[in-house]
Amino acid sequence: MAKKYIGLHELYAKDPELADRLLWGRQSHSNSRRGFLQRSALLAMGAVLGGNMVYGRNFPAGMIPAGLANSSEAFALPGKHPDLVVLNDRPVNAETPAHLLDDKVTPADLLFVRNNGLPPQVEGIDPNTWTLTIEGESARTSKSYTLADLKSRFREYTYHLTLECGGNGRSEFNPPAKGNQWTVGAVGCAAWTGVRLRDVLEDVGVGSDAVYIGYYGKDSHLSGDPEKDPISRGVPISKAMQNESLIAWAINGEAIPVLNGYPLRLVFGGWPASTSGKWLSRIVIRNKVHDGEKMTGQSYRVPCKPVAPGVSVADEDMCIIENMPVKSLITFPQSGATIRKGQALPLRGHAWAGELSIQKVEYSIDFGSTWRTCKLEGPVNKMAWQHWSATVSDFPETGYYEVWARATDSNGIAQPMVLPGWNPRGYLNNACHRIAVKVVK
Ligand SMILES: Nc1nc2c(c(=O)[nH]1)N[C@H]1C(S)=C(S)[C@@H](COP(=O)(O)O)O[C@H]1N2
Ligand SMILES: [Mo]
Repeated sequence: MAKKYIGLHELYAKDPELADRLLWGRQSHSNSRRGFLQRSALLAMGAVLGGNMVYGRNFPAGMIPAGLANSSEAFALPGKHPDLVVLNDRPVNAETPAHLLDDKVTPADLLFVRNNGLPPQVEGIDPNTWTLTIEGESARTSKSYTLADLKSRFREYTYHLTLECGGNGRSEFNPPAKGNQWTVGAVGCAAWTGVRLRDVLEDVGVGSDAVYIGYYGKDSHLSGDPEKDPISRGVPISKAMQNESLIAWAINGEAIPVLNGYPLRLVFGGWPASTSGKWLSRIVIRNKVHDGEKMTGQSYRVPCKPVAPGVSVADEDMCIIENMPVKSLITFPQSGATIRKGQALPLRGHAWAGELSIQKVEYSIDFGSTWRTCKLEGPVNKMAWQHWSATVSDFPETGYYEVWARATDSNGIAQPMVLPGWNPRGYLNNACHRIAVKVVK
């Protein structure tokens, strides 16, 4: 089960600066170790905990003291909805329960958080001086842009883009895969505003031998080693050049929450969200597949050919995940809903399929024996999720039911009802979402 940390809100009320330090680690100072709490933070901490932290110098930044985790009130991550389920506090990872993804456009505070390292501290981020540098062996020159340069020199675009972690659904794999045990909520679709990555890359000049771009962000490695990147992934040039590939500074018309990449990030819809670099400070145009942190080995890769569950697969037989597969969510009602016999049950949710669109969504109330077609809306733009709805008015008698939803993409590929291909790291689980419904007298 997911751990839910509670009590940090008290610390936020008492000492927001300390709470920030705890969650985000501290800024780098050349004369002190990174990733550990500063003396001032430790003193303040002792006051809140009701006793000096004797070994406090060893207490890693970004970890929440267990002594704060005993309150009955919910703990909210900064800028995020208190009902996100926190899977991990170091680094912070939190998913959105399915019924809270009911909005057509995911509100910023409900977008999941997936961090590989410690985000930059909010007080250290100045949007007026933030710069993005573009360089690399296949860049014709190297250029730096302030946020203001990006806003004034390039045309602004807004797209609704589905972001889903490649590991969403991992918790169901058997044998289990290591990593965040996401259930279904590492996904969202918001309206992102920024400039086209293509326009900026072309302003710098893309060499004819360019094959990939890679990103670097301002977050720091958990070890505190400034030489190490928590993550540095990228996409092929063809993906970088798509109209919808954005360097974004706004979500739903507002600044991006700090945990989601404030003040600037990449957004690539339809691909594993690990490609959408947060706290974006540098892009490299590469003459080969980018080899940054978590691009190589087994990270964000699946076996090129299906394998038996539990086997180990050699690195050279693993392929980089590109397009995400067809998938859907039931966002209303919440699983566990109870209705009276004879009462109609409205259903709704979203469906998405990487760069493809959705052809149809069906639902079943008899564990997949029969399926009925749902009403389906078109996407707002390419790579936006699509909304579906239906009404069940014929539960035959009282008892326990499950509602299953199944989407089919524009190539005719449908979601599997059981788990799809097992893979060592537990990516790409796109099995049908199901909810429990009880019909009573
Ligand atoms: N700089 C940076 N960018 C990052 C990450 C990160 O840890 N650091 N995590 C990646 C992963 S694995 C995912 S799934 C998405 C999550 O985006 P979100 O936290 O805004 O939902 O960001 C990606 N971009
Ligand atoms: Mo991810």
